[in-house]
Amino acid sequence: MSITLSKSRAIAIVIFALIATTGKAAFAADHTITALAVKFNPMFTYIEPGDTVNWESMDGHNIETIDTMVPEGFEKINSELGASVSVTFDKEGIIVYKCTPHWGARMGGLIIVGKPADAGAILDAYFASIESDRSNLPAKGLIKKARKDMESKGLL
Ligand SMILES: [Cu+2]
Repeated sequence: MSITLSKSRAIAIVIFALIATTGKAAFAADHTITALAVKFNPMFTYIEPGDTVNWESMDGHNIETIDTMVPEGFEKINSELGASVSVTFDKEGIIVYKCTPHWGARMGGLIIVGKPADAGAILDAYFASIESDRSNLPAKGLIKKARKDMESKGLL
């Protein structure tokens, strides 16, 4: 009885220490995206701020964020071809990325961080930005699909 008590007490102290020292990070999750042929799976990844996304099976692929389709102040990602990528996303928002060599085949995806209150307006702005840079045309179908997916999840 006394052993059980001290054990649970010890566990409680450890949990408290984790929360106190690392805050959210203690519960940060890892997400894996796999490149398969010319698709990222999953195409849309929903994460919480502080979570990490790992891109794997990247042979022949890379990820590059699109300048007009990231939150303000976002640090551009442009990874090396064939390399696995690991990125921690700290701020809420929506990030659109592409595979540079396969962008013509619409290989890309979205990372949705948290539950941005203005998600609809963000997607509208990203969509509108395609008009000013036609190289982003493959994002059109991607954003349309993302909108439907986010609607189905109650995020829009
Ligand atoms: Cu690719």
